[in-house]
Amino acid sequence: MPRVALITGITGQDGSYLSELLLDKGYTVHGLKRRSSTFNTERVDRIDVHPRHPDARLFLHYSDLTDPASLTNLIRDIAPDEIYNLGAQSHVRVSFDIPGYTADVTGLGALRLLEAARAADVGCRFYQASSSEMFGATPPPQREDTPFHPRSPYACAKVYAYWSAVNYRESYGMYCANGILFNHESPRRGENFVTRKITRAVARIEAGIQDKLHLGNLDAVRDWGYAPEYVEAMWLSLQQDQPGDYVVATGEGHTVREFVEAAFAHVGLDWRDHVTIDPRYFRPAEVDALIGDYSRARRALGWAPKTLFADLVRVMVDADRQLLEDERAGRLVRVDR
Ligand code: NAP
Ligand code: G4F
Repeated sequence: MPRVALITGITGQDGSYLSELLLDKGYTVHGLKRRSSTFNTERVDRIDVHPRHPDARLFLHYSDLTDPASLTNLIRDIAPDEIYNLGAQSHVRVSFDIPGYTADVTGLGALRLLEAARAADVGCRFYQASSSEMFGATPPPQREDTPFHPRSPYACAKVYAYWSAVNYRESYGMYCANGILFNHESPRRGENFVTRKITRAVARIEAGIQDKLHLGNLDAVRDWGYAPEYVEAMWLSLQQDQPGDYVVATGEGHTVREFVEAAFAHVGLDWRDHVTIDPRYFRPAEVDALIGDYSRARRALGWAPKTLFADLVRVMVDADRQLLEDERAGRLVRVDR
């Protein structure tokens, strides 16, 4: 029998890459989609055949991390071997504007899903998408035993979700693993995270349809990796004999300014001609520096990053140049699922 996975957040950046990885490994993949007045499945629409096709192995279901009954019903119906909880209000700056909603989805949502899995009693393994944001103000390098000091409603919610997963492991013997992932990016990254905002703007400025790029704090240091490699670590963390928690990172730190400089330089432009600072993008509390020590993941999972900073910037800028070209040529066609 093929193994069955359930992914919350399947319509997001990581969910789409994880679906591809699991389908390649022969899994049947179920994902949770939210009701929205606009289409929100674009990242997964081109993966696998249409659900009506007899060979289809990817299925989306309406549900929501705020709706416990739908989570319990879904888990009972599909009896997954593995659950990946990637669903979240995942934007740190936005979490200061909607702290209650962020706590509900990103924090309590994890608890609801754990409880639904426990109640369904289908013996599944559980992956929680934890975040380097939990380390917050604690200086780098950060690893699994580094104390948490969250600096945003988002990070506080992720700390709650992290400990909930640990608690279900210790209380009920459930196989729960936390992946403490540092920032990971790709051409599928949401357009209001800083890397994608920059690479999209670079493509548009090069094409002459945008002039300025408005950014916030350029001094923040982040450890940026490549998302398709990070979802492999998610899967590996559920394949071990014993459940554990793993930092997944590159071990390299770069400032936002360095990212901007490299992205503009890739198309032969000087960033100083185009970037302006807009205080609206500053955060009430900033996380100054995140750089991960992924020694445990290397040792226990055999995982290591392959794509480092310079290649990541190049891949993302080139993808946004191609996307813009396709958009302008009318080559993008929506797929109905
Ligand atoms: P993303 O692109 O923002 O995707 C978030 C996903 O969560 C989307 O599918 C979204 O659905 C879904 N979602 C939002 N609210 C929900 C709700 N109420 N119920 C169910 N689903 C909901 O995030 P990502 O970058 O793929 O990250 C995946 C996970 O890893 C998130 O939990 C994030 O916090 C965490 N994480 C990310 C990073 C990173 O650098 N990318 C690092 C550490 C941890 P819609 O598409 O409908 O909005
Ligand atoms: O790209 P960002 O919004 O990512 P941030 O806040 O580090 O959070 C991301 O990574 C976390 C893992 O560490 C995830 F848990 C989380 O879900 C998310 O995926 O901002 C990166 C840095 C920040 O210091 C921010 O202040 O870039 C700075 N920045 C400067 N100008 C900006 C901007 N960030 C955004 N989004 N937009 C700007 O204009």
